[in-house]
Amino acid sequence: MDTGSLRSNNLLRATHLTAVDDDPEETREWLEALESVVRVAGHERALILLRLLEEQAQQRGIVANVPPYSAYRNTIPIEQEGPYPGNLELEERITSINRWNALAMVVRANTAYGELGGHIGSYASAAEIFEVGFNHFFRGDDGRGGDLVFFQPHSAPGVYARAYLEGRLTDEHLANYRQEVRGPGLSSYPHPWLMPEFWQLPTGSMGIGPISAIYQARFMRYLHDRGIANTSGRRVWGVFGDGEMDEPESVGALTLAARERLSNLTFIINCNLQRLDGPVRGNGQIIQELESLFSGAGWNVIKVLWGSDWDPLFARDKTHSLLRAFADTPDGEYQTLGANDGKYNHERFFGRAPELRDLVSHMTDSQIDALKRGGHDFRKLHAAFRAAAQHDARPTVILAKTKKGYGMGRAGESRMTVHQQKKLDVEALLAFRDHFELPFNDEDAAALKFYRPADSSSEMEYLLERRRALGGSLPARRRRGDSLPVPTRDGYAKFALEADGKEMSTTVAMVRLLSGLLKHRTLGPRIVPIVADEARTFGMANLFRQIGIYSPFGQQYEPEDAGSMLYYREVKDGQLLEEGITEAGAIASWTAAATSYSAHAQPMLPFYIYYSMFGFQRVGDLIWAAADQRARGFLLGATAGRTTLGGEGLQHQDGNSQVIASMVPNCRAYDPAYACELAVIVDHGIRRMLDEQRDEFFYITVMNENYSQPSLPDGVEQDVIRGMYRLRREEPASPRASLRLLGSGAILCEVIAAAELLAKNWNIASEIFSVTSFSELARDAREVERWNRLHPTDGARRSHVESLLAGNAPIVAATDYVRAYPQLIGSYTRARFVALGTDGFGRSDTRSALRGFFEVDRHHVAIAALDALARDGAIGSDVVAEALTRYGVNTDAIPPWEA
Ligand SMILES: Cc1ncc(C[n+]2csc(CCOP(=O)(O)OP(=O)(O)O)c2C)c(N)n1
Repeated sequence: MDTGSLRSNNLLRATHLTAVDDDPEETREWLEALESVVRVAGHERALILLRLLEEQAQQRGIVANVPPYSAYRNTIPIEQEGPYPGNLELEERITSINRWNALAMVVRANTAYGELGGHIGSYASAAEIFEVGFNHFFRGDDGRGGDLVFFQPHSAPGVYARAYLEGRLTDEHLANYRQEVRGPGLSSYPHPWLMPEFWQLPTGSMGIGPISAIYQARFMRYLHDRGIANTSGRRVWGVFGDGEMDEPESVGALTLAARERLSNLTFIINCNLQRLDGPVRGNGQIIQELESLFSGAGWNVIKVLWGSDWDPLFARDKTHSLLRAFADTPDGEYQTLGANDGKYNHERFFGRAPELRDLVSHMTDSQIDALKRGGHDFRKLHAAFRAAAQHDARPTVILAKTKKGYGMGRAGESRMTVHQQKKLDVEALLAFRDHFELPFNDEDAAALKFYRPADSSSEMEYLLERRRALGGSLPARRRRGDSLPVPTRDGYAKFALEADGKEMSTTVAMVRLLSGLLKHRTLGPRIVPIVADEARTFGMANLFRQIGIYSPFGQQYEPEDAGSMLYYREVKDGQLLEEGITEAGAIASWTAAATSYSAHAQPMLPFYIYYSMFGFQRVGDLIWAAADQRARGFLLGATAGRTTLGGEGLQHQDGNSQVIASMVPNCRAYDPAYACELAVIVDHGIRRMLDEQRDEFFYITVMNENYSQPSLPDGVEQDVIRGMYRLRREEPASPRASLRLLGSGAILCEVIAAAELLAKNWNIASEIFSVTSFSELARDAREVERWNRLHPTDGARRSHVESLLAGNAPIVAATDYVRAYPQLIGSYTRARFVALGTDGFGRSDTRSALRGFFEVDRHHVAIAALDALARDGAIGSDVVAEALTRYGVNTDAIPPWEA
């Protein structure tokens, strides 16, 4: 949205409020009429009248364009605020203590080490938001499953500070903030991988929190609607930054939340108007912009802009001069006002117009200085949280206006550089202590001592009682779920294990495996198939009918294909998540399902099947976050391989994902060639994740090329899982040399054909290996290499690669991925190792043309094999030259990665 026009709209609205009024008598009559409607018939009726008036005004052309946001004031009028159910004084004190401890842990870490980072300003702005949640709304898990809370990542010190008061963290923990390697340290941001019993939801990469929160709330409904868990009464809360809302992921799923009426979801946007470098919207108003965005997307929007001490000013402001001035103030100026004292605000804000000056004529500069923004006022925040929790039709966003670095005084409050502020001098520390009336002396303040009141103090009793009433502490993460029974493999995978030469693609095999698993009595209902508008592409349309597409509203229309066997069946307890064209949304759904064992004590087994190119490459950071969250499930990269997916071209053909997957520590990635290998890997994955409850997930690439599928050879099962097995030997009568050929995915077929060429045309023997995972091989080889290095006198271990590829016969490895993929094992073999791959941009053509172009077809594999043998001196280089001629290779072609 253009903030310029936003601002002018805002001005327009302000002007409309009190444009030069030359008939005050008539104005008064109108206003009194409105008052009496409200009194007699209530708010609803008044709203109807106003809406009709607005429509009429538009029709008459009086109002050309009604801005999609309301005036710059609190949404909840003071009459609807209701009484505050807590003890304000104690809550203020607890908040002040948290502020101090959060600040002390950051400053201590940086004073001692100088480079550890951490943030003070963000939590300083969010402290009251967090406390209202902790004292009144965020439900712990008392056995029925609690709320899920997404915490603004750089406010983590505030969450630690509270856990410290609750007795969940010690002085030692706090003293080791951001020092995780040696001690019982605390991670910089919320990372379940690093603090698996504390953090539930990673948010450190901006934008991932908001989209994940939406899909978590949706998944709670899914569990409920499918009768798996009663999630009614549970909520998802997300505290996010206003700067963070610029991330596409933050806003990309807002309409889904409204469409599915996720009233169990509340966002609280901490609108401190600043991000890292400067103002979020210096020349505009981020709050108004966000209001338009969220209300346009269908959310319930609650603005909390001004604290209670502004209420009397509003009450006296009959001419709306305050609203006019607010509308006229861009955020950059709000920041400057926020960074300056009461005198400055008196002159520069209230001094703008006589009506404004009159409003505060009774106030001193320090009273003006003490006027709070709404996000620092417990009453206003509580009213908003309560309204959000009571709203039963839509998700709610609370736009809470705060000050970045609130309470840091000249050391940071609303300063441009506050985000980076990590060190405070003694004077600033004492000022902070005084500002928040903290009960310790100068020495303790200067020494940055953590402060925890005595257990018997009213603060501690209050704080603990509040958490008890709300079901226990939070965040707290469950490490294990219940184990799920693992079906016997023969029940669903026989067709693949005993394929006996039948032709099929691995994609078809995967879908058949999935269909079989779905029929299993106990595991079946726990499976969550997920697609992003590609079910038909992968031949999964039968699932529409078999298990139904989840829709909270069932199917309120007659589908066009109602008469067909495979009709598009939407149903309230549908099992398939059809996400539409949003890979980010689909992976967020997958993550919710893949972490359900922890978040909901309900293990689920998600299979998200997608175009492999649109996975690790497109939403890799969301996958990284899922890995942090200890996700368990299957990701299926379909239509994989840069040359196996013919026709589709540069943005579709995936030669990259296996390499990216190899970098995710708890991702087990496989590129099987055969359906039988796939069956072994799926079975293995199910056992690891559901039975052994290991925190790992499986990425498997499957292809759409049909070829003959062998049965599983005897005795290779463990090797399939370890990443490579010996397939066979291709041997001419009296070979002149021999070598090893490795192939994975669909390129294995080319490798086998190359072995036949080598035997027939060149009298060379080859041993053929099917590699199911170069990354698993490398993982094992890396571990063995390290163990050997650290235990030099204990007798060397051998990796799987070394065991199968011992000796000096050269090795040629070919895949449908970039060379970096097979090269993952290149340094672990003694013999010459040659990698062939698909480096470069894909393009549209047939499979065979593409394989020729990328030099991974049978001819190029054979040539690479001959070349390797020639370089080892086993044959002459003239053989290579002859082969190049025989296979018609254009030796002057430019390399594919430069074409
Ligand atoms: C994807 C991503 N990009 C950049 C960052 C670095 N970063 C951390 S905090 C921050 C500013 C956040 O501003 P805002 O969301 O307004 O929160 P505030 O601290 O102002 O409350 C940035 C850019 C990040 N963590 N993640």
